[in-house]
Amino acid sequence: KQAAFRSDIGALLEQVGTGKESLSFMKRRMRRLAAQWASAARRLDDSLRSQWREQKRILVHVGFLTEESGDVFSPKVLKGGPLGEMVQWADILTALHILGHNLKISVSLKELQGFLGVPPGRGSCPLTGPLPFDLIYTDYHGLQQMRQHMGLSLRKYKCHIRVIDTFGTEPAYNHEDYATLHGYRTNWGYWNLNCRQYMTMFPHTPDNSFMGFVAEELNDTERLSIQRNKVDSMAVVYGKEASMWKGKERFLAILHRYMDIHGTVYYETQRPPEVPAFVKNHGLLPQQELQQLLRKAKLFIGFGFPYEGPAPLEAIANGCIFLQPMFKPSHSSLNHEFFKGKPTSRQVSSQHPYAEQYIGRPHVITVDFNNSQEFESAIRDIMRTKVEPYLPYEYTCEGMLERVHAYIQNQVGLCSSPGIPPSPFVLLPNSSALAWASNISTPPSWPPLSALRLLASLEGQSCIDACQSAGLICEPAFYRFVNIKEAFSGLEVQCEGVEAELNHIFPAFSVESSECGLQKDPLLFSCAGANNKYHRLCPCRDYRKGQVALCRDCL
Ligand code: U2F
Repeated sequence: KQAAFRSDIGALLEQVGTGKESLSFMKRRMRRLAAQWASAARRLDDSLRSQWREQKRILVHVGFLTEESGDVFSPKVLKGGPLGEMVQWADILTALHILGHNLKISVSLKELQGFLGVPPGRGSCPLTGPLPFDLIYTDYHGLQQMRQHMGLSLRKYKCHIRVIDTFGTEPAYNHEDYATLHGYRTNWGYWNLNCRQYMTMFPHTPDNSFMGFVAEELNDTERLSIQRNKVDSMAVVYGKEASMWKGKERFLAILHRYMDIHGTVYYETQRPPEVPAFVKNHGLLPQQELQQLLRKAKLFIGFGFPYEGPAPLEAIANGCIFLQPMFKPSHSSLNHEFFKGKPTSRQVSSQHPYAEQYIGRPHVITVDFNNSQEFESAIRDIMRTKVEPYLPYEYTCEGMLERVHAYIQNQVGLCSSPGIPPSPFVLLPNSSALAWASNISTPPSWPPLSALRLLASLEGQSCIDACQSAGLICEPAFYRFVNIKEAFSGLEVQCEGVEAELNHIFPAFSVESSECGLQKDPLLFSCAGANNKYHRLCPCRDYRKGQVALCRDCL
């Protein structure tokens, strides 16, 4: 059955249900952005020129909101607790609905069991019939619940699952045996999924799929009125919980010399002691009122926590400059409590690496806050700089719809055996990169094989960085094509011998020992990961401007 774009969200709102503050928050957001989604759907429909889109049966099971997982988030919605996850789930639900799929939503174990046809009761019970869904979106909590209640049949249906995983899961952590043997075992990882089944909030490692969320878009009238009403001396502090302000008096005092400071910190009866008296605290605001505040403000300033939330994108989209601390050394699961136990070694170089690396100046300024001079001169610069509101395409409704559509239609068979690389094949030098010359029919690939560019990384460099420095992005789906000994000769690498091993750095080679290694287990293909002794073989691809998840010919 063909999926038809929907422009009305009434049915969706009804499906989301009631009874939790988190659900009310999500529904308020859906209503607020409904018109924006509808017009994005019209534009995408036009640009896809009524391309055939199959309607999928989709189950969305939001594990972290279930009572069975403790649901620690819902009670904090109105008290400054994390909202980023709810923003994202609201947007995922809306995108799936607008794209015209057949949606079921579950926020409790009972609903999950009902939808899956698992008899309620104790213990795990395999499903009897076929899985009634083409796709299941859930999170790590939901995955655990499905394991407990579906028993062995989970293994059979694993490929239909997508895990919404804010900070990402790297292959070394995902591979159960490898993680256990090599010290990558965490509370969350080791599910042996295809890493592209993990979907992140920002484009972290390309080993995962980038799901994202949306921010508010402006029409011409709004742009104009923002331009007119900006107050160059008005700053809003990023941080809705008092603890995020702790120990920041020094920075606040410097900032206060130049600007009026506003905050949206939750409080019960009195001003929290962490928030100085010269700050105008509005208390936690509804999203809509926060947007209004951001429209007037010139500066949105972060003090290091929360990491990687939606708010900086909202601020930039409303014409603020985002000033944030650089982390030296970077924060990661090795040195910071917050990231400890998360299944990634990613080095977080600032409070919001996406804002730093993908947006940058003039909208984003990342400085060492411990250097008071640098901090102060950044503030002075910001007051003088004129910026336009800016939102990367991938965070617009159209961008998210386009991406989710592309995943749903093309990310199929993520678990089927990779197939034997085509032979014979030719690797042709192409200026700095090497291009895959393919006129051979191969097992179908998405992204299309024509996008592949093979590179060797520098010693100690990951494929994420190697591809990036060539203006490309690492594409894990292409590893199977370059994990062949001919790839080494194509790059004119001299190999003493070529061994296949379980090592998330492979395929790779060492110049010193003339040792070349191929990857033995496709589950360990990894864009992340680097080793000082090795140059890695990196399959890269191009990407669309403002839509890093998709290559030029991906749609
Ligand atoms: C991130 O979670 P947070 O919820 O702390 O992220 P924020 O960027 O602070 O804000 C999320 C939303 O809260 C809204 C704002 C954002 O969309 O519009 N909001 C509001 O409605 N009223 C206010 O007064 C202030 C903000 C991240 F998203 C999570 O994944 C992480 O777990 C968490 C910890 O790093 O940080």
